[in-house]
Amino acid sequence: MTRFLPVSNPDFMPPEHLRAIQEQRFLRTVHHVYRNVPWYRDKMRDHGVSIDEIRSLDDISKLPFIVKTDLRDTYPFGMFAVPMSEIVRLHASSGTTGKPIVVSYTQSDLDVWKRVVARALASFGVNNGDTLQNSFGYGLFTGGLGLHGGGEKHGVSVIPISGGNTERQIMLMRDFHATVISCTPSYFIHLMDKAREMGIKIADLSLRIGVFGAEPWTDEMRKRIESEAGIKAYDIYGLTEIVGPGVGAECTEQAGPHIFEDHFYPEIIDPDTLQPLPDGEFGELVFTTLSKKAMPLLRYRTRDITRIIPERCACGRTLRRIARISHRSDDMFIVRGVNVFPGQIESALLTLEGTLPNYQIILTRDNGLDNIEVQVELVPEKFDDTLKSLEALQKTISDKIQHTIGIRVKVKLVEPNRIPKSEGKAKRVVDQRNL
Ligand code: DLL
Repeated sequence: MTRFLPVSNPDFMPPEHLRAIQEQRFLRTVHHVYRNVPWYRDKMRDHGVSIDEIRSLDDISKLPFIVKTDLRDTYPFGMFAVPMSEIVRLHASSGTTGKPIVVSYTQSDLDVWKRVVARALASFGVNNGDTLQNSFGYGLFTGGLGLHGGGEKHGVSVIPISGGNTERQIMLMRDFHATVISCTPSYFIHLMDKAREMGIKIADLSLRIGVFGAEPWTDEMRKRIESEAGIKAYDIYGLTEIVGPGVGAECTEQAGPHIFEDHFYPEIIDPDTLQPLPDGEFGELVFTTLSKKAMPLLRYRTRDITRIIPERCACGRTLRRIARISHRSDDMFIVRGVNVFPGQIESALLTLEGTLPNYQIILTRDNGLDNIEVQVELVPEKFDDTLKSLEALQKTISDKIQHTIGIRVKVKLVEPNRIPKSEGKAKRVVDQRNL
């Protein structure tokens, strides 16, 4: 028999109560990093702000921002605020070359993470009679272990299948009677297509809820998934630097992710002037972690563009919501859940002979699955080569890029001067996915 879990739920806290918790945790976090991380002391000194000036949450705007390169510059452990003996888990951002962003967790950090993911699952209507097929990748990526820990905490039966091997996924989904699946929305669309090819209708199986995130997706995709698979599709948001999945999650109203504000304090800033913007206005999302011990972050710029939805949600949660993330303020793009910077593709190309440093990345979505085509200009001499040698070059480039970013791309060789040269910043990425 299915028992609904009791929800002793901080999601519905009175706003004054929430604010008091945020304030207390914020001040504790600022003092914790100030005491334990020399980087923060230097940064605050350079910014001309003394620790004594930070007396309430309103003083947050006096603090400097943290950006991704700060985390690269302090690689690997320069932002840790506790000794290694207290750290029980390390994760890192996706991308297979270059220095990743490293994040760490104490036992209590893992506990907070599990709790927020459990709260996300509760808000989707998942309960302990459910079986969760967790098709997010396990490993350094936070998706797999994040949903895993939260699923167990919530009391559901977790199938730690990870990503890939789609036919097997479909077989287990059917045989294990999975009722919930978690993965990127584009992978789920691929899974639906594969099931159709295999003569299996997902709508005839036990699946009832999809937990989708790690990449932008649209309401059109949601409608397609819901009608074809006969499930409810919910958005879960997060990023490695802050905790992983579970920074925010939709409720059954499906009206934008609620931020778990008692642990992650959101601000929206103008990405050019860096000034805070009022609720309702679009800008860049910035987070301050309120309860992390191993690697707290103060005012981390996510680069995600969104707005805080000022209206209270019909579900009654007091946690504020954000509009679903549709794009970023940097040139990073996300394909099949993998974060890619054009520079990674560029550096792969630069190591190969026969190509010019003029390239363009075309992103398309075919039946819900993202494809990358990299168009590369050849040096003029190369263009007269035999078809065979051009095919070999095409394959070498494709292999090289796959080795660098971890996913297969289609390579198209084009003649010199085919790719439009821009006057200013080169337009490296042409996103035709209509996100
Ligand atoms: O993608 C963590 C995650 C795993 C979230 C599983 C949800 C589910 P990163 O690899 O660090 O972490 O990528 C973080 O992905 O800044 C957004 O740009 C994007 N992103 C994450 N969730 C969503 C979402 C994980 N629901 C970056 N909608 C973020 C749109 C999302 N974009």
